[in-house]
Amino acid sequence: MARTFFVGGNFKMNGSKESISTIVQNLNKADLPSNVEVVLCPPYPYLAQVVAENKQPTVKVGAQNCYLKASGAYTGEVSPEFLKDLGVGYVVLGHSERRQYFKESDEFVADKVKFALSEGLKVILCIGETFEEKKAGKTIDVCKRELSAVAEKVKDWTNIVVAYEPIWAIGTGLAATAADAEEVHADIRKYLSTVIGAQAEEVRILYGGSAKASNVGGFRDKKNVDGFLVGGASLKPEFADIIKSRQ
Ligand code: G2H
Repeated sequence: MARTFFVGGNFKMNGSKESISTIVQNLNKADLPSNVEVVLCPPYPYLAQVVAENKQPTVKVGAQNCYLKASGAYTGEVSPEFLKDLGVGYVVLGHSERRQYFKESDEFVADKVKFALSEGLKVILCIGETFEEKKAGKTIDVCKRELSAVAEKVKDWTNIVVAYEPIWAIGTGLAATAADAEEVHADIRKYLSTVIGAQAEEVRILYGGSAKASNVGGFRDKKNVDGFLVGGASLKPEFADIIKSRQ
């Protein structure tokens, strides 16, 4: 079964009512391909706005995080139920910025993935190594460690999209080469097949880390690169070109 190409836009902690409206209006006007799934992930306060303003049937909305409880005394946290209530279908979990700055462990990420799925959200699960780990030849070991924490708690990966985001490539302008990314993605799929069997063939594996209009074309013939998770470039008009890059 062919995997549907996927492009996520992770706005991170950027934007305003006006700038986010401009991004959505630009996409509304664009001639987007019908065979690409797009997910916009604005900051929490703008989720409802994006849901309301989006007119593209292939564009969905995702949050950048959520908590592992449905409700209760967890000041400042956001429940998957709130997201669903707003019409948000996806959530990014395990982004390296959350692992690094907010000390989210593999186990905590895995618990959040499990809970978000159980509440009916789809998950974009981010994994990836630091520059030191890459230099030490530990890329796939790190990816396996992060994936296995989830695989221990989640058996059905139908609603998980994996985003391989080498930390050294994030926001640096220095993306992994398409050949290097393909090698890691193939290793990730091979590893997934050992834990979830044949379903590994259906899991989309995105590349993230300084993906932009000028470099995504180079990934076109990479059979294990099923799309992109885009940060900085998702805030710019070129995001539409990234969505169209497989046409
Ligand atoms: C990696 C990516 C989006 P950027 O974090 O998740 O960001 O494209 O800015 O490197």
